[in-house]
Amino acid sequence: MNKALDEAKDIFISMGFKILDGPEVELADYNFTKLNIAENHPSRDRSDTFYVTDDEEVLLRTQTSPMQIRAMEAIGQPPIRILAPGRVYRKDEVDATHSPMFHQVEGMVIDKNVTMADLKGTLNAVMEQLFGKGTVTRFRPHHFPFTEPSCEMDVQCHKCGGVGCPTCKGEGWIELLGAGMIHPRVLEMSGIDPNEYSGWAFGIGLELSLIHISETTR
Ligand code: 2NM
Repeated sequence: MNKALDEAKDIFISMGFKILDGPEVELADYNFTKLNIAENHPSRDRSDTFYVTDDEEVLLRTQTSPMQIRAMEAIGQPPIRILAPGRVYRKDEVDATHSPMFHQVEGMVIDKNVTMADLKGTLNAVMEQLFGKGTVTRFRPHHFPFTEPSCEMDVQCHKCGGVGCPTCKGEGWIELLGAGMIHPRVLEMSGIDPNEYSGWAFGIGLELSLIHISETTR
């Protein structure tokens, strides 16, 4: 688990990403509002998020993206290439695949002329290094408030080669991460001109995804 995370970090560092560290107690403004998550979005509910204050201004971060918003504000101008790993907290019922605390890694690239092709090329290169040469991936359309367009990335099951088995629940594919082109409103709210710059970002839940990487034989 930690080995897979260290390996993933090293790959991103070799590609010029800087690793960020930030607070686990966050402002709702950074965790939600600046990520284009609407005031009435269900993820803001008290039943989903651990609030620290009664006015719901302070919370335990539900994702590591507030670190990326803080980085955009601190660095000011692109190019920006950062990786934000850390603990996140959600009021999930405990079962085989859910826990109120889990680890997430989010990554972000912002520069001139950055496109979805950069997102796909970079993430494919990373997954080929993690899972081995000839790794097959696919991208499916999805929706996130902070990216547009958005997608999910799957890797073909390493156990059965896509035929279907217990590891991939008969699907032939394993869901890896969510990603997309950073919403122009998110860039704008953090002081980056969306007419000059564009960017892509991704988020991966470690407990759910990297377990497959450490199982892969290379
Ligand atoms: C995901 C999926 C897609 C994301 C977006 C950003 C930011 F800060 F740039 F807006 N950080 N991370 C992102 C995008 C996270 O997690 C499933």
